[in-house]
Amino acid sequence: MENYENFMSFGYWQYEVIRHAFGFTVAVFAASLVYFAMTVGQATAKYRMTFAISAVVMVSATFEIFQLWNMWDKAFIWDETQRLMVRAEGEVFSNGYRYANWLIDVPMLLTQFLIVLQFTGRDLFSRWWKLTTAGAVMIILGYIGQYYEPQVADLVDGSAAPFWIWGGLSWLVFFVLLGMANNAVKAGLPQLHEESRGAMRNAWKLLVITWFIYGFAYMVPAVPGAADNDTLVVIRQLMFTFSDVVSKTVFGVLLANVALIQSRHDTE
Ligand code: RET
Repeated sequence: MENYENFMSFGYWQYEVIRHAFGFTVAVFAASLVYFAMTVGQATAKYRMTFAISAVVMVSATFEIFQLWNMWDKAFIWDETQRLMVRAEGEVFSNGYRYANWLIDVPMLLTQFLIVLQFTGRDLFSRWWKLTTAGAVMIILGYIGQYYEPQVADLVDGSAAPFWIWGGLSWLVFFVLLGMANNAVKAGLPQLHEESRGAMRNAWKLLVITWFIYGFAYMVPAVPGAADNDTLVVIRQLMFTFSDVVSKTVFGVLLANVALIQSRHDTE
């Protein structure tokens, strides 16, 4: 089933705020790509990987959000009699591209996290495969569940159980993932120079907060009254936008700072 956004008509401001949020996100990621490309030269060889990963995250996210922007543009048209943006015949908007993007970015961000925490060799590999597998499984489970949004919002007939089951399993894997990441932070922080620990701790806090917001955004169609609350659509897309910018760019910049501080100390 199509995402629940497709069942609504939007006031002009609602439609525009979402469109501008897409434009903003694409611009932030394209600009961030330039930042990571230009600062990589200041890091020592050991830390260059984190900049390369940020670049991968930026390129994939720029493409995926650009795709969302295009779909949003096409899926709704202005209706002069109602003075609303209504669904364009034959067009659909799909959040599925977000999940496609996360499937790349979640494993990438977790890899970056472990590398900057200084894990190497066997220890890195054993943490890496568990974390990235959990990340990918979490996204795939959520991807399946989001097809049942119209059922949970009561917009169509049919059981909402799959939304809760796939989503619930995804939440479960998310908590396992957080536990493993928390262990990695505990084991990794003492390996870092004192000066870079603050940025690393902040990166971890941002990760937890923003990743939770993705989970909450999944639940929005289940909010009572969601079926005829178009403002909730705006709120949900802004939740995604905020989390995207913070979990990719701000997180990447914090890790880049850790990498630059570590590089400086390694060469002293
Ligand atoms: C889903 C389904 C419902 C339960 C949970 C989810 C978590 C999603 C997360 C996404 C993170 C994405 C990131 C992208 C960055 O580039 C799949 C929505 C918990 C944590 C970090």
